[in-house]
Amino acid sequence: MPNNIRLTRLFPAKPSVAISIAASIVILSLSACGGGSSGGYASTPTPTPVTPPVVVLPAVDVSAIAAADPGSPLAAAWQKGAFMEIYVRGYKDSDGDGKGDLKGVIQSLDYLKDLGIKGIWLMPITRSQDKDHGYAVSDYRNIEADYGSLTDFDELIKQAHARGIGVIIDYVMNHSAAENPLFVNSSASATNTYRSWYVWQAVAPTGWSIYGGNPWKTVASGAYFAPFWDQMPDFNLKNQTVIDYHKDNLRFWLNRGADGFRFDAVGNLVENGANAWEDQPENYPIMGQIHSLVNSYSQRYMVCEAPADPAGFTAPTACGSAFAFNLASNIGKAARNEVAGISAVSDFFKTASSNMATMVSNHDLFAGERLWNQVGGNLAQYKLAAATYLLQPGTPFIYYGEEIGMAAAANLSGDGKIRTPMSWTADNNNAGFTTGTPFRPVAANVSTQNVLAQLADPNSILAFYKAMLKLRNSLPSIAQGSYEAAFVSGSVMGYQRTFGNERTLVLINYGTNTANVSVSSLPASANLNNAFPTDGAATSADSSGTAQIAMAAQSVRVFVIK
Ligand SMILES: [Ca+2]
Ligand SMILES: [Ca+2]
Repeated sequence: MPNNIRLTRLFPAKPSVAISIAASIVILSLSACGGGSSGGYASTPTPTPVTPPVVVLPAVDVSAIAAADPGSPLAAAWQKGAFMEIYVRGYKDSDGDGKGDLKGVIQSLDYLKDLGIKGIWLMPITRSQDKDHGYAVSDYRNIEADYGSLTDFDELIKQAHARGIGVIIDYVMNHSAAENPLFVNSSASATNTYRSWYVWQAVAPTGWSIYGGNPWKTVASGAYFAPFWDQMPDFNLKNQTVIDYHKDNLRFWLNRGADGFRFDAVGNLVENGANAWEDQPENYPIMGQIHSLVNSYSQRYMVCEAPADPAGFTAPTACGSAFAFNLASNIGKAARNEVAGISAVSDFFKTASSNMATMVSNHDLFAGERLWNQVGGNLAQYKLAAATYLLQPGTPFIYYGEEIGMAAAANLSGDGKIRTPMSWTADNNNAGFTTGTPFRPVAANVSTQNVLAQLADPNSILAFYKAMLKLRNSLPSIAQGSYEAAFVSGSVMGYQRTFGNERTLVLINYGTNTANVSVSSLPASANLNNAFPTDGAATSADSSGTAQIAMAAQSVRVFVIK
């Protein structure tokens, strides 16, 4: 994908004032400030003794953490239910400071449960330098101060589990914040104990360009590698000690009951040269080590961000699950009745692993605009897009606000416009997100697309999402089943799902005209019972296993076959 697009994912929220690395190092000058000449009467001043400055480096916590699995109360295959991706800063503010927090997420759990959500992905909640997206981690073992405390986290896990919901947290292995004590130490001198924890050269090498910029940043002690932002230096993941440190951090969260992780930028872990810095072979077994660790705990789930090779990182010897970036844009195209999109969506799970994670958009613009903007606010197309991925194999991830049709902010650019406060009410100022002033303007369509309004409307986008998730949660074939007999006929896509003795048929008509489709490969003389909508005409297959089915324009039908 174009570098200038990928560039946007981590940059826009950086602080407006760059913090120099040198400034992060605490320097206490012990030079004498008294004595010496005073009053101007001494004809021969005594030279002031000069003591060299003493550099006091911050303490680092790299203590080992042993596994202590508290167990999991979640249902088997819970990770085949739908997840909600939540940007905590933008979700719900519990204390009126204008920033979302963990207590706000706890207050929203009943809403999420009622919607049918089985998992939550929290974007980074660890303490960060950026004070926005959270991907510049300054402390891997503590909660971002704006978001609350470890006690709040423990309560969130407890309350989510009580509602049958798992919680996975974002984890960033590739880089830390520059103000992370590890990097402050590493950058202090070429001989520092932690020098080998980051990627250093005495002099910046030439010939590198990543995402349109030079990834090497020069400071007093040398040049360090930081392709995403000069305040996010890359760890040296050729150093097993660093991988082991991350494993200790992961155990820290797993021991507290976290249900797993979403791993950031796993295609960027190891670099081998100016033209060999993405998806290097070392990255896969590194994630395989991590996968083994996560799997050693009960009922945990992990998923990776690897836009350049989602299928490769889905291998069990790597992450086991990765986001299907290569599917996302085709879902929107199918919803808009574009033939190429429909066939791409139909074909995808013929070969792709059912362990892949699916979505129509996320917090990064490079993955796509908010769905509302992708379909220009067309409600019928919106619902078709939702049905397309919520009824398919994989683990679907809904981006917060998608279930109510939240649009981007009107007057923002970059990733900020898709990371706005959640629209809970029609209030143009605060969206019901905070009693104070929100940290960022609200979505452009808050007056109509908000939770309060949609809960009262049986035809709302929210009601449709709830219906789709009810199918996924009540029919194991939809959540976990095979993907069979996929076909495209004109603008209609169909496929069957089986799990155990349960067989379902899913039909989606993306076209704006009624279509009569002939569906084959059904059991002979089978009855097709309406699961969605429930008031459709009764249908059955003939002795050759073929059924004639009428599909209204832009409609979804799901049948249980008996
Ligand atoms: Ca708050
Ligand atoms: Ca790296």
